[in-house]
Amino acid sequence: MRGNLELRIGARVFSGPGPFIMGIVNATPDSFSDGGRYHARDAAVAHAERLVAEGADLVDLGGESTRPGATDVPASEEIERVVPVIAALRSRGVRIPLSIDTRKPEVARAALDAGADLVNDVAGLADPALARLVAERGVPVVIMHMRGTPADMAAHAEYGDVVAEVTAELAAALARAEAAGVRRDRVILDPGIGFAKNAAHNLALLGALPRLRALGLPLLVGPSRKRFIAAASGAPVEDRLPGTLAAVTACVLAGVELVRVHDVAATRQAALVAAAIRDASGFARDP
Ligand code: HH2
Repeated sequence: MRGNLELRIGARVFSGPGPFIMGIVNATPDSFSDGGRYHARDAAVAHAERLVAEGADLVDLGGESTRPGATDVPASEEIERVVPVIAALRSRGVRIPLSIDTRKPEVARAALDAGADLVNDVAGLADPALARLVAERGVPVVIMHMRGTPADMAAHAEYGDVVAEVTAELAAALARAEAAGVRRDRVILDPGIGFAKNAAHNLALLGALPRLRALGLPLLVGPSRKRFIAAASGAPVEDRLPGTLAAVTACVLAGVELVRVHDVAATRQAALVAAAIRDASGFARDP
């Protein structure tokens, strides 16, 4: 049996195995792959609208780069980057579910107040204040696996069995969130490709996604343009779409419900074909 999503996110009910596509908008001057091109509010708004036109099911907006070694951005600066984009999209009538990619409760609160629908936390709700906010608002949340912080996570990339350890650490993060009042049926889990993991760890996780199904919750995976693609193929960051599509195909065949990507149109085609193969062959199986 493959996994299924049954979750209202903003104005839309997501139902079934997907795949659903989360398009990435980075309102940052230093994101590793799109280098600040969408820093200005209008460019970020236009980019989000382009992703919607390309078939994104939801848009993930971030005001802080989380690339390896990235430095912290003050909450006020992050809020200034993201809130005007959310407000502008809503005032322009864009109704697509919007996700706020942040580790900070102040940023999440301001974004939700401006019209965001989901909190995407790469720190897995480690901050109790963010967990409480998500619980209070009753909003859906992505709990992603990471160790340490983006500034020091590379030093934590040591595992015996990466799949077993990531699964156990996600289960612990989920238990912590539930203890703070977060409803389990609002949670999406993410193994955190590229976060406190080397290329071999990322590839092992992508090859063992059905094992993460043991947690019994929908999965989101973000392989887009990441460094493991270079490790396997040598491709530079500006040429990693084919590798991204290969990883997306692996995700869809394993029954992953959501993929987080930069290139929505190409991903949509690859994901739909992979899903058609999956559904025709019954390929996706729980372990
Ligand atoms: N990856 C990045 C950021 N946020 N959120 C989730 N849930 N899963 C991910 O894999 C994930 C994420 C990093 O990618 P990107 O947004 O392209 O880069 P940057 O953080 O430099 O803006």
